[in-house]
Amino acid sequence: MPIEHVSIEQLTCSACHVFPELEPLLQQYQALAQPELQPGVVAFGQYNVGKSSLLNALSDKDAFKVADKRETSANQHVIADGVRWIDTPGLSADISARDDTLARQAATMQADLVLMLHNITNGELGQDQLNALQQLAATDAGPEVLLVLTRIDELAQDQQPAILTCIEQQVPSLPPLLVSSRRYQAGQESGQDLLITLSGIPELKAQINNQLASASIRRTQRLRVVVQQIEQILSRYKIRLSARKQKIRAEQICCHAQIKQELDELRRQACHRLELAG
Ligand SMILES: Nc1nc2c(ncn2[C@@H]2O[C@H](COP(=O)(O)OP(=O)(O)OP(=O)(O)O)[C@@H](O)[C@H]2O)c(=O)[nH]1
Ligand SMILES: [Mg+2]
Repeated sequence: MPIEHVSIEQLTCSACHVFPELEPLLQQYQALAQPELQPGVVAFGQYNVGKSSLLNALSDKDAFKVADKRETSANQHVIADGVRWIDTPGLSADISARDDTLARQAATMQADLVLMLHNITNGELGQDQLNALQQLAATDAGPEVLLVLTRIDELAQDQQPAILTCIEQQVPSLPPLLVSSRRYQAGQESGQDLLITLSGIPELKAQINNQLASASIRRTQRLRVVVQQIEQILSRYKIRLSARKQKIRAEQICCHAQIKQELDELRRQACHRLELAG
């Protein structure tokens, strides 16, 4: 089949067959190289932290099912205000770790911005959450991250400062944003603007819009990093391939020399016998 008739998916599949290390990078390339896609905001965090509730509030749609138990088990999205709001299953709740894999895929492949959610009533961030934040920040090709502390209506006002101080010490580069989806919903239903303001949702929305304003520039930068990483892997393969070619060539030369030596010896013996016979 002529190369121009081969889809990017087919090319990716064949390339991954030959260079398995390239698979995650090629998938990321494919995900980033889609300018027609709306910017993606992924809600990421432990189960029951309030991811689905928050995305319903941010999108002003009742798109995601909310429950007081482990509920979301697949990545889902809704489009509102030109944004793809992406809900993910809760982390560290599924023994098979399938849920975690799905959530991480959404965060690394589909997100321009990750909202890392933490239930403020649980106190400081746990090691799992710190690790997840570290992984997201580990590569230049990663998404932007906002740290969002949820369910603030459930914590007495005087308990907030100590927890905030702890979290600010844990992740000094990520000033947390405080929200209550429940307060927002109550404010919407009762028409009380003060409740809506105190929910922290309008402030979070403003921060999200701020981040998404530069999403397409950031995507181009991330794409450049991914391409560089792909090129680095390919050049390592090229070096290994050329070393193998040199080794094979050296073996060929050695083999030829040996055959020539054996032929010369045979010729010498044949001449010797003929001389004796003649
Ligand atoms: N008090 C209070 N409860 C909340 C808030 N946000 C969510 N909840 C409740 O917390 C529970 C879990 O909310 P979800 O939005 O389903 O949480 P989730 O993170 O999507 O959970 P999984 O899908 O299981 O990962 C539900 O009972 C919600 O009503 C909040 O701001 N305040
Ligand atoms: Mg959910």
